[in-house]
Amino acid sequence: MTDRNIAHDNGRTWWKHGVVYQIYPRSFYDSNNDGIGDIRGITGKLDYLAWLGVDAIWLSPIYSSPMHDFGYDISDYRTVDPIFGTLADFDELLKYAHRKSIRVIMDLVINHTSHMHPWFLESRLSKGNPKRDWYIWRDGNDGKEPNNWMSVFGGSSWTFDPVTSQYYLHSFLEEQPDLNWRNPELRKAVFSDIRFWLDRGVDGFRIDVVNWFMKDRFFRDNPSLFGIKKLQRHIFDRNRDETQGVIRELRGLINTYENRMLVGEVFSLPPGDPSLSARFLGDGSDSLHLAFDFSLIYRFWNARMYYKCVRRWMKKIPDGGWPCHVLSNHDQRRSASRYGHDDDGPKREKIAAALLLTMKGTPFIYYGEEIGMRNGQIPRDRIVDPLGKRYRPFYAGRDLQRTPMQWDDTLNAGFSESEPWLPVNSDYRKTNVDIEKNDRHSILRFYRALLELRRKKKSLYSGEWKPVIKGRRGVIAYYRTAGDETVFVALNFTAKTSHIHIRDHAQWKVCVSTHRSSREHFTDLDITLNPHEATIIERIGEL
Ligand code: ISL
Ligand code: CA
Repeated sequence: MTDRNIAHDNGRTWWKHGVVYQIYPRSFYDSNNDGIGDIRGITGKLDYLAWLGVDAIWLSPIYSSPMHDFGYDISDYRTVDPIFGTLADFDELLKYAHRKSIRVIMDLVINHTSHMHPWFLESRLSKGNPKRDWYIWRDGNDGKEPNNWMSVFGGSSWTFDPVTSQYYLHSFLEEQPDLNWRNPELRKAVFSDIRFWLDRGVDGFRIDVVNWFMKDRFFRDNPSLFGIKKLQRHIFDRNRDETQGVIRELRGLINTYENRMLVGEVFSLPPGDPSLSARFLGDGSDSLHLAFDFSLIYRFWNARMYYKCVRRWMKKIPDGGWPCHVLSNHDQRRSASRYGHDDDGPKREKIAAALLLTMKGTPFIYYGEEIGMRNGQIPRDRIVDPLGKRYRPFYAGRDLQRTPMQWDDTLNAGFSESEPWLPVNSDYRKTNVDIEKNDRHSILRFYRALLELRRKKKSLYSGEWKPVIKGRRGVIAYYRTAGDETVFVALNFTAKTSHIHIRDHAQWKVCVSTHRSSREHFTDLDITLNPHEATIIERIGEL
């Protein structure tokens, strides 16, 4: 593969220096007009992704699945679900993506399978079945569940199976039985399925709930959280240290291939402590390459809080480890919807984008974030997410952040000629790729400019991060440095002007800004920031 974007290090550190774009395949582009996005749809949009300037795409699951959790319930790790296309379509996507120097990362859901996976069908047949121990089966406790573990999707994690009168464990839906990672044959089988994709040339995996693999050997009850019976501290069914052993083995496998990477979804509640994610980075070569920290996703719009989150995360990164940053994903409310619905919302989107794309660490962009897509409006009878179905009307579920990508202002936002599987957001006539491509001031053009700058500036894609203003009066500002290259980033989170003056006797020139032209020069860091200004400048000399 030639490296258009990251022509250094023979591609070995692409995952450090590049930018990853998450695609929810059902919602990206529908190539055959059945209302559901598909693989050929993604291939058809590679030109757009190259124009935008991303280095890799991560695909939410495309494997065979009965779709109880829209692909996060896999019934065969080696096939592609016909809804999305064929293996040949996938190979073609990989080939064309690589030609454009775009890497492809797959989702890896191996805490659990679908209840329709042949392994589980066998496992449930009898207590003596050779695959019995591939899942987690237990006797009941006085006619009740084996212990108090609760599923993240509601209710007990245990479901009684009349065939053998035992319970099986499922941390999510009952259609998603948990695998038993203590079983060596199961490990071998999963690893061999992983090799199947590595051999095809995929560039890495995003690992689903990577901190949930190993369960307590003694199946002890979880203690309650805040003294509330229904809330638990998940210390026995999640976050077990033993899980690290599985990950180390997996990293060993990955290391036998060239330039592949693992990014883990470390999910814990309550959120906000990055130390757990950091533990999964090991010494940089023995565990995951990257691990998500979701702290920013749960913060209110406030410079001080944002700074603290970022700082805490950066501090936890172990020697040899590398951070990554993310504003949203297919499980979380869209970032643009979190910043408010008044006029300030779109301005805040740009501040957040500038932070995401100028921080030290690998940025992840959720599809549609670059055009300012917001959570959709889903009428009650169109809700399909199992979480939404279970908890409506109190919680509408995750469909809202999974609505079809808004390409243009034609029927169904140009996503499909048929009724899409989820309704298109009603704002699609003004929020879409086509319109924003031609608008110099759009959020899309701002993302693209930031991506272009990041690619050109070593200080941004690999340099050090030196914070200077840490949220005081609503401003975050920092240097990024590599060798003699220095870039300064100033972000005003507020609707008030703010003055910065650092007497450094240097000369500076604007690179990318929400308010300034690139002709603007400064002597000293003497800048009056406009309300909601994001400005990135580079040092061009001494006074
Ligand atoms: O989606 C959530 C609530 O908003 C989270 O609790 C979610 O369950 C958690 O982030 C784990 O997510 C991952 O595993 C799930 C799947 O449904 C999610 O889509 C996936 O990202 C089970 O595989
Ligand atoms: Ca389709």
